[in-house]
Amino acid sequence: MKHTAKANVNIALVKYWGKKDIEWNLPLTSSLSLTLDAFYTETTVAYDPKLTQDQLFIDDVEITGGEFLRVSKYMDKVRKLYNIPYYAVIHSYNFVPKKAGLASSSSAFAALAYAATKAYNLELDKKELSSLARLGSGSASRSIYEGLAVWHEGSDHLTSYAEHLTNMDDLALIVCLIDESPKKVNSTEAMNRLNDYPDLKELWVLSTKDAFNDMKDAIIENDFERIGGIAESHASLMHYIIQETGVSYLTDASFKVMDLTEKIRNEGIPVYYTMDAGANVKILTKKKYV
Ligand code: 2P0
Repeated sequence: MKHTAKANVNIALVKYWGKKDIEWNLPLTSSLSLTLDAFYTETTVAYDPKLTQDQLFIDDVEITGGEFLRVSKYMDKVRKLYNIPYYAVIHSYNFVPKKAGLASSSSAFAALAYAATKAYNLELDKKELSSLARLGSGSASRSIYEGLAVWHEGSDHLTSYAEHLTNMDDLALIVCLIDESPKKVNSTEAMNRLNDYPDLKELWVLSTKDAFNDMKDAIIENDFERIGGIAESHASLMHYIIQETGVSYLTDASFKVMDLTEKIRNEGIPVYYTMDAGANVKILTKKKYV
């Protein structure tokens, strides 16, 4: 009743921002991401009939408080869905350089979903595993796959899952580290603010649906400049929307890196920026330009 699983961090090129169902963690829109080769989480789940509650260790440090509660509530959902009668000891290791600013719930909940079901000898197919990871953190639904993945928004638990789209092996992502401090407003709380702004929400949903369809076409056509352009303008729109709801993640340094990226692009090197719920800027390019 023990299993170790590994899942990699992903970065969205068409972002998930906002939920249509908080309890089941269903997103407002579909999204599309690139899973990174280098950064991952490895998690061991060991069920033990003698335990009276879960125990969580991250990088060998026992975790209590809010972070523990989030994980044990998640494990309660897994137990309920799959009739697992035991609590577990969970050991999780993050193979993400601390300075990369990528500490991510995407790899964490994908690895946990896999380990928690395999440890009880359950063989979920990838779609179901993706739905289960989504219950822990939306972006985790996409970390079940390598390369490019799409997360279909769906309309209930089992229809909201991610699927592998393709591998574009010549893509590269450069992380520009700007700020290592924890974010002041976590992404779950920040994205839920959108529900108080119906006009912004409508703008976001319509634009994201367009970006999602355009991005899929650009990927099918293997048109890197178009992929980068869509990713960049979509990330900028997300940060405009976030700003309008009273949260700001980007700093002067973020804007400097964005300006520099545009400058380098104007000199003929295909580089495009994207940012998530933090100040760090990630630059999408091709391996030969790194
Ligand atoms: C994404 N982000 O698509 C977007 C872009 C951040 C900006 O998914 O509430 O930690 O746990 O489902 O997955 C971060 O949000 O949110 C995120 P929950 P999650 O990657």
